[in-house]
Amino acid sequence: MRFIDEAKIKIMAGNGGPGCVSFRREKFIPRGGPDGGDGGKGGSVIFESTSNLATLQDFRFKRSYQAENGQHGSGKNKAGRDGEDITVYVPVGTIIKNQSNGDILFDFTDNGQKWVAVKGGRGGKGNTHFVTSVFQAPKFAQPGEEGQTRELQLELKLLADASLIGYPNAGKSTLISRMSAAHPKIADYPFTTLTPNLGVVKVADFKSFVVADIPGLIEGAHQGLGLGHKFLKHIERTKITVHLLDGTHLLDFTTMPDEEAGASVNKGAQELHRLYLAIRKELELFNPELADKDEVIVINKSDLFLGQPQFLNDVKIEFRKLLEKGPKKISRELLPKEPLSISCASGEGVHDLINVLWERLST
Ligand SMILES: Nc1nc2c(ncn2[C@@H]2O[C@H](COP(=O)(O)OP(=O)(O)OP(=O)(O)O)[C@@H](O)[C@H]2O)c(=O)[nH]1
Ligand SMILES: [Mg+2]
Repeated sequence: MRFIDEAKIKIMAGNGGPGCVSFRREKFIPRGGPDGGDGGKGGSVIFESTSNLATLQDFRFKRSYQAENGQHGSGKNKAGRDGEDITVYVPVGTIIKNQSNGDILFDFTDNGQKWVAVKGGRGGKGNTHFVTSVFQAPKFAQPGEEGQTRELQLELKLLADASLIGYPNAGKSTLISRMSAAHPKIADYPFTTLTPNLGVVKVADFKSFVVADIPGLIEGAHQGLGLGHKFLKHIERTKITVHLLDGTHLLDFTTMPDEEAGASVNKGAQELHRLYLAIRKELELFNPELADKDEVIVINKSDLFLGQPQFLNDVKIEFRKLLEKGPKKISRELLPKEPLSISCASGEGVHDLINVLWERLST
């Protein structure tokens, strides 16, 4: 199923029913007065957020929503029935914009929020309302007011606390499946994940956070390479990013002869740093605020270095030095342990990562 995160729809409130022109006609009452009832009110279109929905998929099939018109008023002062309101359900995280100018009209951040998007027209008044001392038999009534119409743009931004970003194949989907009950597709080819996945990470009783597995990014994503970078909008609202680096990229440097051990560590660290900066660049090009977000840098697939644990440790130290030297923006206070290393295959380090994230999210 495709992850639908944008939709354009038209909504129309019901028109008010027209007021009625009528006169009492009863036996033995030759000139009964006016008795035309009022028209009913038109139905409104109301949006309501629900956590039972996760996508805007439904709006692909149904693009216009029309609430019922109010009924005509009738004789004997009978008011017309009001048109029924309709409720349109949207997932939590939906932003509703005016299609023509992009203005934000409503932002659904919680379950069960309601917003009346278009109001039904008022019913017209029946001719009884128009009697005056000099005008006893009005032969007109008020028409119903027209219901409002609006063209809207719906956008869904995932509401997660943390997001997993990185190159394809880094192991983001494997990590979310380790941390939460989510079961996204995992495979050894790039761009397995096409749409973000959400998972709830349980830290302890009553302590949990939501993590989003974001499709893989590559250099040039801002020019449309790979899957492009449009889905980065989903991380705009997350508090922290987990930048996952693929330990596989270090393998080329582990096979160097012993005497070059120091050089291979340096080269490995430089390569990781280069890849790290390339992804940071893509974040910045999408939205400079993304690059300023709190982030945890993590090297995955530590199991590949079981035979050479020292190599991985040394690379981490060198990598950290490069981070500290790097452009000002990223020379922030790193946790003493950072970059972390984990193995989603064996689970090593995953628990520590969860704790680090929880710590940072709760301060
Ligand atoms: N050896 C090893 N392999 C891993 C580890 N984590 C993930 N993999 C493998 O790496 C490959 C890619 O994993 P995914 O989780 O699909 O990677 P991804 O980052 O979600 O990739 P995209 O969805 O394409 O962006 C799969 O073959 C995984 O089995 C790990 O800790 N160790
Ligand atoms: Mg994936």
